[in-house]
Amino acid sequence: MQQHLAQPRTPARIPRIRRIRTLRGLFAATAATGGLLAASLPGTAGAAANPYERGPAPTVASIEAPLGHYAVARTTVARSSVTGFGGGTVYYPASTADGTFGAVAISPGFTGTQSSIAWYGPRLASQGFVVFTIDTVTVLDQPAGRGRQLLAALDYLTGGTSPVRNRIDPSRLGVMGHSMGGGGSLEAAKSRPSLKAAIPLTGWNADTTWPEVRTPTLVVGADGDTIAPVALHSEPFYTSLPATLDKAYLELKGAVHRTPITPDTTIAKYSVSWLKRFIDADTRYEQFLCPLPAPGPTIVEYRGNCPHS
Ligand code: 9J3
Ligand code: ZN
Repeated sequence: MQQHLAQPRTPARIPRIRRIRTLRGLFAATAATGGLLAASLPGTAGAAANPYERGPAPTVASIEAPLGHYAVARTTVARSSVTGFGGGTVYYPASTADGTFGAVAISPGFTGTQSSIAWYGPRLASQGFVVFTIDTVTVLDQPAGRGRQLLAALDYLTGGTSPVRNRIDPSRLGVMGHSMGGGGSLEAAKSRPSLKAAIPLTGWNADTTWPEVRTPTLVVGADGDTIAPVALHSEPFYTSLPATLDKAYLELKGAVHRTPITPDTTIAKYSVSWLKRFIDADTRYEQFLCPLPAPGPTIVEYRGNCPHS
């Protein structure tokens, strides 16, 4: 919506009088909102700017782009240097000019390593997040273990020996994961309700009920998944999350269990929007989540609650 207002368009088929009325309506609404806020917050001129917003105003092109606004640096965390998870790679905005960023830890699936989720590193970090793609203690670890390891990775990232701790706001953290790693992201959110966002990607978990979760959660499933069929995993995950929670269910079209391990524009654009909206409280991204995205070439179904609270 905003980018349409910002871009002057040829008004050939829009009557002049209607344009003026629309613009006047816009200014009137803005003035009324400002007045209301000023009245309810004595001593302030209006709404305070969101201190967590990072990067320019988003567009469809910017959330779909292979790389975002920030140049990305990376550093390796050796397995031998940590406990509770298997080390990994940290991807982060190279610049310190914009202050700290929220952080996201991402777990691979059963038998997988960080290489299977590596594409999320630069993709998400370039949008303004510190991203930790981890290896697990063993590649056979189950979802509960992967959940604990995601939390250990976040604790490492924000702790005293982290090479990036000064770049992170430790109060704004999230988790993602593929398959059993996605199941692990639900485990992590369940045990740490202070997490701001969770995104299980073709998640797998023997526990399919998540009423305990208080973290805004985007559940991503694949219509052709025969390893974690959506009817047995992603759909019950989504349905069992509290009705009052900010939650969404994105079912990818023409996709399979391993679709999330290679770059995918649909996964990226909604993951970026979800992380921005809930880790950064950046309402500029609400436009991509509400009203609910319609089914289309890459989306079978999108469910959720709108508007987000
Ligand atoms: O094919 C895969 O990457 C399997 C990952 C996984 O966690 O499967 C759960 C049954
Ligand atoms: Zn449960």
